[in-house]
Amino acid sequence: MTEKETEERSQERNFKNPLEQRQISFNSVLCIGLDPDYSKIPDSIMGKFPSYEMGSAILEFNKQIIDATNSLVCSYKPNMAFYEKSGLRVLKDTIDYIRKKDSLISVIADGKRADIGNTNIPYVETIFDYLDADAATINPYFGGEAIKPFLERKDKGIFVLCRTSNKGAEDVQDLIVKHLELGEVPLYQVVAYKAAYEWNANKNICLVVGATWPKQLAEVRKIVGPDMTILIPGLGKQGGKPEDMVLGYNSAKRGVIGSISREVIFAQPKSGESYMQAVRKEAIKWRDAINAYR
Ligand code: OMP
Repeated sequence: MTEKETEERSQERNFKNPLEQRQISFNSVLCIGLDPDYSKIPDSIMGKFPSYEMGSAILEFNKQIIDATNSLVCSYKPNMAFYEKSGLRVLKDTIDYIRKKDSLISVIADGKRADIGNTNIPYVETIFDYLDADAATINPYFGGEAIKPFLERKDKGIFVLCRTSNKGAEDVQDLIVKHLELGEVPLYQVVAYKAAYEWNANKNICLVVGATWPKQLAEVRKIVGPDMTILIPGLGKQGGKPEDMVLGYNSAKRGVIGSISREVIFAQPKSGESYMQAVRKEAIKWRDAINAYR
């Protein structure tokens, strides 16, 4: 492929276009986190596989979750931690399965990567070439130089951690620092600023801000303007609610992806309900609750 053809291809299939198309046509900004904690996979699936076939049980679980929920989501976000023990083949097969459902469903590989130069090469190649994910989560602590190899993949979405959902986020991310344009502000605001105005030459940066911090979410949206997509994890088990996402929306009531894992994929069935019926019901509940605030 010539350089021009590569450029044209990445213009066609950048991360944002299919994501927005899917959000509009399915009226959903819901992302389900495929975090298949092996100890919580239901017996109805576990019983089919011997204990040494952990990967097969995880893949079967994921396929059933995807069957039950694909019409409700704009994207899936597998956290790579849950695949590293059994091997990334299971994640690759999971992503292939999602592709067959609808190629517009975006897959965010959540590995929180970015490192020194030569270490970045296998990270980038694994996520974007082997797994064929549409997007990756990135840790900004190594600085703009370490994020560059990811950003150079123009057709991919690069989600930079900005204000994470966990309670301990404030330890480092709220340290007050001096910035030429912003003045004295918490560190996470400088990350937002750099992401929007210094690192984003290819217009493929997105940010991560936890649903558990609505005030900080509003600050970040104010800094980055309306165009940047913000991934909002922390819904459900971590305490984030649909109304907490409101301050992250842009004026079109989009620009965000609301992400939830355990509360949906490990939903508790009521009597007479199958496991996957409970999962689907929980996903519908969250999609609709989020839409009620849009
Ligand atoms: P649940 O709490 O089960 O919904 O899972 C949350 C998922 O989102 C996990 O895979 C986390 O690693 C991820 N996550 C956060 O919980 N907080 C963040 O600030 C960022 C992420 C992430 O990057 O996705």
